[in-house]
Amino acid sequence: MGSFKGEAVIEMDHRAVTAKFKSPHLDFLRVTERAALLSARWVGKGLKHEADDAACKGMRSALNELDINGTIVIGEGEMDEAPMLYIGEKVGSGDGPEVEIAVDPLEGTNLCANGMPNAIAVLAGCVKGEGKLLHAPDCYMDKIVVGPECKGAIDLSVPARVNITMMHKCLGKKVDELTIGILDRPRHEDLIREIRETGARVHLISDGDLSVALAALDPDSGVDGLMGIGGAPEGVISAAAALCYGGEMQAKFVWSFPEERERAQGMFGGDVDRILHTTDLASGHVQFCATGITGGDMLKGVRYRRDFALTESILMRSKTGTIRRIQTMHRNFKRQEDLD
Ligand code: VTB
Repeated sequence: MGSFKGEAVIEMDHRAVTAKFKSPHLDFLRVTERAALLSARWVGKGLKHEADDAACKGMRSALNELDINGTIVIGEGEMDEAPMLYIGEKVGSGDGPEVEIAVDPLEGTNLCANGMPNAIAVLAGCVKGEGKLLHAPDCYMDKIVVGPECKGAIDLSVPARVNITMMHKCLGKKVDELTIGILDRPRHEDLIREIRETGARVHLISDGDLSVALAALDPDSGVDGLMGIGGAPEGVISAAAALCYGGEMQAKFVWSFPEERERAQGMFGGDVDRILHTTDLASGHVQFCATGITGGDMLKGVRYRRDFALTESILMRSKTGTIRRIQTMHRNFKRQEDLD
């Protein structure tokens, strides 16, 4: 395994790191790694609540070791419905920059429980005043995510086939070489048919559109775009990734009940029915970090080798446009599992 900048840093004492970096960029790596390591113990066991609980515990304990005055802005739910990492929960030592954090400790609980691809531990964060993450309600959102080559060429308001035409031109690929990720849901029957009629390929996923949004941003993943309706919280975190990658995301809320729309109006001003662009969802200096739990389109999952656990993560920030892929060997990972 090569030597990675990130690995050198994570060997250092974390207080030294936060003293050096005003924002907790590289420290976020430990947070998603710990969530991934703990939830990975539940891969394939058919117990999604246990897996999610382990991810939350890992993420929360690692966040609380950071010298930040952190607030969860997108999390596991409201205070009364989630025992930890609920919206508004304070995390960190309280001693440090004010940081807003959107978390998905286990994106793809079913994927993890069933040992299927694309379960990840993920977060996006920003120092208050330097960056912004939309405090989106837990509802659905119609999404399109593409990588940097297609930036400026797609439009959520036009039919999918028009976006496919734009994408194949921008990417310099034949239409039948394009692959679009879509959640396998009855609500996407028409969309799937329309895409297949263009000749493009459909990569159906049972869950985890955030992982596939990440893959859509990466030119080498084999996935060229993500389309369809998925969770809004996952959408905001995907937008943070799109911003860091220089790609593009467009989205539109899909309301299941009128109360959801009213609630959204109370949460943020403006027209809640308009098409949101990347920077409406995530803007300024934001940071993104994800660690694979089960191997997927973008990241390898947690693997074990004798006394080690191996993880793969992606760590990015929009300020500098750095995209780091970090492989870590965790020699003492069993100690981390004892954390409570
Ligand atoms: C969406 C998607 C997520 O769950 O939230 C989905 O964004 C739930 O959609 O990635 P349904 O209600 O249609 O099942 C995930 O797939 C996993 O959290």
